[in-house]
Amino acid sequence: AQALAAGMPFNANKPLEHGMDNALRPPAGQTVQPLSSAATASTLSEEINSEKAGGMAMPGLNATIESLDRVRVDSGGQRLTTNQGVPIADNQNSLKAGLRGPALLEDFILREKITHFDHERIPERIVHARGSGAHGYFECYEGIPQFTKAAPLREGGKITPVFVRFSTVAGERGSKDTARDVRGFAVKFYTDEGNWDLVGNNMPVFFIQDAMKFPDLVHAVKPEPHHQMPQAASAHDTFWDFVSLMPESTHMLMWHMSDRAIPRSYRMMQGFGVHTFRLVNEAGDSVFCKFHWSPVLGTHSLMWDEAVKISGADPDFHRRDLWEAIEAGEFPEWELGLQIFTEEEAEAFSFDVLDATKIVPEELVPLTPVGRLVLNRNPDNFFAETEQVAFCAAHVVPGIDFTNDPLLAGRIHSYVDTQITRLGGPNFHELPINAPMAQVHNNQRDGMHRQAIHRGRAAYEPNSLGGGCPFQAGASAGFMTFPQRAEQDKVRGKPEKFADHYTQATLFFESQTPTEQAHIAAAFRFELSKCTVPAVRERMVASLVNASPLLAQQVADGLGIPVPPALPRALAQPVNPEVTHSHALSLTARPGDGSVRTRKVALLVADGVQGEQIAAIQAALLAEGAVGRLVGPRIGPFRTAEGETMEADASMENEPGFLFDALVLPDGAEGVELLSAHAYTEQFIKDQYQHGKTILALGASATLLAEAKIPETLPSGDADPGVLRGTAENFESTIEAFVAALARHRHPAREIG
Ligand code: HDE
Repeated sequence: AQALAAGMPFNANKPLEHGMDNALRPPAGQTVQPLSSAATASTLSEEINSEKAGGMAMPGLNATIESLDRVRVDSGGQRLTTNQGVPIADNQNSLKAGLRGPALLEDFILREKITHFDHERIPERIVHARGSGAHGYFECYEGIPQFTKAAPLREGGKITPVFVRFSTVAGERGSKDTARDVRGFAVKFYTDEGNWDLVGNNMPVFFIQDAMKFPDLVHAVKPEPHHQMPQAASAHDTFWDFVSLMPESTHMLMWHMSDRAIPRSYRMMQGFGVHTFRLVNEAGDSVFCKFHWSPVLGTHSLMWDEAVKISGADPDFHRRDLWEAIEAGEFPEWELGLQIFTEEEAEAFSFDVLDATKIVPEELVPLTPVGRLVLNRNPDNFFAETEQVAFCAAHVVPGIDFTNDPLLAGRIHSYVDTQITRLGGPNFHELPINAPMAQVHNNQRDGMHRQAIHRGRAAYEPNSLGGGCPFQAGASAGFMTFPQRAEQDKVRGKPEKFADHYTQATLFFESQTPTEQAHIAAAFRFELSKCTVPAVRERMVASLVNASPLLAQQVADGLGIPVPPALPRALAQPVNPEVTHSHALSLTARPGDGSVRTRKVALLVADGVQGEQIAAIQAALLAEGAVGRLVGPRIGPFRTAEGETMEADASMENEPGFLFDALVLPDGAEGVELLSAHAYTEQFIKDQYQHGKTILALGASATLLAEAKIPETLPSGDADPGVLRGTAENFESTIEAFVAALARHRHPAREIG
């Protein structure tokens, strides 16, 4: 009444509750750039640069700035209420009949709180349960209207907001990040013409060719049903039983056993649409297309021993890495490249482009760069955004269409269907993170948790009572399915070329470097050695004989069995492939921009180390965009040889060596002695060395290298480019050499004897 009397709105606090004081809103009088306005490329780069300088997401680039603001809740300065908005006087004590008496059923505040809590969890995704997301934008370089009318791709400079979720596939929501697994790379484009979801993976092929087999594949890889083990791992009998009976999986197994399955970072992996899609232009002409995301920082991986150790020390390794990079303003970036080819060209290929177990080699169809993806804002709330986001392979927009890939067909059905269980009904598209930026008008009504309040009486079409609205957009503006000819018998079967299960598995293996091949052999050996049924191991090796007798031999040796006869092939006549070696398939072809940005370096410290050198290296790393962290026997202050104080923010116990990309060992006799006496130092250094990382030993710390038995040279006898020794005299050039060695990611020559 007071508020009304004062002429204030009745609920004056409402805007505050929904984040209207959000610091990211533009200042009064300044409007937000409309999403549909196509800014020119030059103004965009300027704006994006200033966005980098501020380290803050900018309006117009993120769907979240405007559209999610209405649902953001900031409780700063607000009093506690029930869900009905009733102020709560006491949130610590339940209502009782007497201080020592029974709690009363009447206590609606207690009951509301507990009841809500009881229902806080929703079912996790059946696959890809564990993931991490971020907001960002896609910027089109030139526009390719000759190929597609899709809103994000048709005009140069166009900015489309996106939300991206990365994930592992097999593990449960709380499992580790560094499991050997495929990674999901799902991008939701909030386009002017509705949402387009490019729901891809970090590997360009898949295990199976037909959606019919997907539940079997997932049942086989998930923990075994009787004892629910192992978690987030394919190294068990049921998985290898299934895939060894399914030779079409061989190509994907090569990727899965390669270092691609243990990425260094979500920011350092490729993404692929996997299926062949169709692009359709304004005139209705169509071409085929494959989508590729290439990270600016390069494609880099962990080593298996490293991944295993990280999963214990930091199960959130990839989640933390993504979060911290974005918080630091080091926005992850990818280039979108398309392989574009005609249907006629595809007909002539030695493989079938409708078969998701096949790539189109880049030597056959090169990539056309079309734009860049930048992730520049972390979610405000994991559940509301990352957990509730619902990707769907069926979400396409005018200009993008499907092909007859039978795996894709199943996905078009599956994703909406699964959300109905996971998100509790058919209105999940209204959840703020899923709601399109484009307007939604149709006659779908009601259902659980409906948010929209539809006005008017006509909820059908055609109608006259609603003025005929909403009306059909028509062929010029609405989504038109590409009119592909379809006059065939109904059959259950597959085309001839699908029967070639091994040619591209061979191509992949033979395109790897010797180190990469050795890692693949080691991964097969490890996984198969975890199978308890000898026949499963043997059958898998028998299948590998068809892909690579050399690999089969190495794996058989590792398992202590003779190489079995090759599995019978489905295809009698071997295929004559266009490409027999593809450098693009090796990680060595993807170093990225050659920078050391965001790399983490451990600088070991203890009382009495030469502090000035450490500070100089830390500053030099920072200037290159890398992070040098002081790691001590414990956290806290240390006295340097110069009498200054340095603060270690990590210890060898809480941040073990394998969590860092490189290591600097300090000079200073007293400090080196203390480190030498510490129980963790030797293992810290050994892990760094064994995982192929760059190590710089300054002055006196050469003894620490010797104590950790770090070899003086490579197995080949050459000097190790990743083990550097620095003195006061060559200090400057040593730092330069250190940064250059770090930029190489790893030094695999250590592994080859
Ligand atoms: Fe998925 N997949 N999938 N998948 N998939 C799901 O949808 C499915 C496939 C992929 O971050 C589910 O919302 C079928 C290929 C990603 O939320 C489900 C088939 C590729 C994500 C589903 C496939 C993917 C999913 C589970 C074979 C790469 C996570 C939860 C016909 C191109 C998206 C959900 C996110 C998630 C079904 C095969 C990628 C059950 C039936 C091939 C990145 O609908």
